[in-house]
Amino acid sequence: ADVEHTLLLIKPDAVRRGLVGEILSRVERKGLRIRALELRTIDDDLARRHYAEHAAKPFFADLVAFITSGPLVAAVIEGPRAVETLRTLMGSTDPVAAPPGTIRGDFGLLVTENLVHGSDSVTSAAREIALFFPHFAADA
Ligand code: DAT
Ligand code: MG
Repeated sequence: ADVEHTLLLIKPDAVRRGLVGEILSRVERKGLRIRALELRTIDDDLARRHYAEHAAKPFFADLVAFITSGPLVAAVIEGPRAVETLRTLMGSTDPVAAPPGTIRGDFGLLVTENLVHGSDSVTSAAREIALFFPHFAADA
């Protein structure tokens, strides 16, 4: 009943730096489960839909260019309070403010290249999972 699903993106900077295994390992060691996993380069249309809430922000064009700049790893992560748990593992948006022990705190320096995305609510997670994994079925 308490099980949630959330969307994890290991962004192109993290893939380029060879941090895919490190990041997935942290998620698994926490006790969360990988329910879907894919390496892909997303197009402009998917990037804009995924980040629609930021469409009016000054950094939107750079954000879309960055997230489409190379392969990323998309995953559906499952577990009790998975949304909040993944956000805690990630650390805050600005890696300089993220504490050591978090993914962004340990590996990031720039807000523009902050390694990971995690859905910010159960509602966002459902929307984002449907964008990246349209055939995903939580109870399959
Ligand atoms: P989060 O990724 O922690 O959910 P967000 O949803 O506020 O953060 O922003 C989405 C992404 O946009 C973020 O991971 C990096 C980029 N971003 C956010 N704020 C920014 C800023 N002030 N300048 C440049 N990029 C920014
Ligand atoms: Mg966000």
